[in-house]
Amino acid sequence: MKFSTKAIHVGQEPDELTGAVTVPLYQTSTYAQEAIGKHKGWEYARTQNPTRTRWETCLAALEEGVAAYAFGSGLAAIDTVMRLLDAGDHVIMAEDMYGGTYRLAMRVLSRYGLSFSFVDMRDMGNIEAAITPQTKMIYTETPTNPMMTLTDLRAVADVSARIGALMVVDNTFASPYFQRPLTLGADIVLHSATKYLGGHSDLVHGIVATRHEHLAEKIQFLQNAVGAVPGPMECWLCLRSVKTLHVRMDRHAANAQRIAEWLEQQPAVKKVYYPGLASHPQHELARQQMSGFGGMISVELGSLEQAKAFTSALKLFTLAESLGGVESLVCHPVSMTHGSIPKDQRERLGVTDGLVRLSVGIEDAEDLLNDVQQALAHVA
Ligand code: P1T
Repeated sequence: MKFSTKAIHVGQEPDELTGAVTVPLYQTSTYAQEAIGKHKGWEYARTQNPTRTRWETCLAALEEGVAAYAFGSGLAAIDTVMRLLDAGDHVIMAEDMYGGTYRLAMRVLSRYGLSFSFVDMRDMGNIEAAITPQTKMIYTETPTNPMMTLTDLRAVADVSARIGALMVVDNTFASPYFQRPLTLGADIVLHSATKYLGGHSDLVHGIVATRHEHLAEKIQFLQNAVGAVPGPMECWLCLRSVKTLHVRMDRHAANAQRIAEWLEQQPAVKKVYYPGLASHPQHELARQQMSGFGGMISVELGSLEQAKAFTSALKLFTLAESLGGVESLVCHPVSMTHGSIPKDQRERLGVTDGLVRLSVGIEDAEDLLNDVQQALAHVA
């Protein structure tokens, strides 16, 4: 089965009881048992929920894994994956990534005996140099939030296999439609499903998939034992949304490509970061490991004043955190999503006061382009 067929059919067979074509929403916390020790396989809704199971089954198929597990948010998913590790273990992480992931590592998990090295994963030498005998996980985002840099997934998978570490990939920006890390050697892939998987800016959700049965068992244990599970409504909404993921992603990417190409020609724009541009230093790698370049663009405007002028002049792009919805958003990473990354580290990465991030929606491309054009006229 091809991607779009899986998105619409896997886990979504008509309901056995009624024939309902849409997966029913099982809004229940518990299930009646016939007698002590005798039940239908459903006991308590933290442990199992049929709507959630159907969504997990679908997402596992889309990521080409053996199983998937859903969580209350992207960060809850990341936190649960980190609990596969033991105190004393070391993690090599991409230095450019969502600020909340950095905060979870440095302000929470490091208090429980995990240690972290943050490296520029564009250079494999940096990963090699960070390896210690305690390294048990290599964790990356690709493309990264917000600098749109790529990790060579096959190359990192080779290193993690060699040293016996888990390779974890946050696939939020690409979505499984454009990139499937498990097929390139990653052990675990995860998402903030709040973004493209949910796709309509109306839910907060996370999901983890793996290609190994032994890891699936451990993640399932943690899902229940830690309990950071989503409500059934979010699972139901994700199932509904994922049916159109392929259509939305194609449009996000086509719109973003047009806007990125136009922005690159403008003298008021210092730099455009988008993997679909031939000028992106990792464009070739993007072509190899992704089947499309996504809807996220970062733009360097030179100063906070220019960023303010641009974002307040935009009319269709709403100034807001988050991304991946059908409507276009603009974000100022320094003050919004990446405030928890220390200033010197942020600036070294290019996350400057003048950087703005566009989540290009699926509105009409001309309308979006006109909006960006009139807003840029306010930038000196
Ligand atoms: O917000 P939550 O669903 O908990 O997901 C966290 C998260 C994880 N990974 C990536 C790549 C993310 O971008 C996020 C959340 N990011 C934003 C809210 C943002 O605007 O960048």
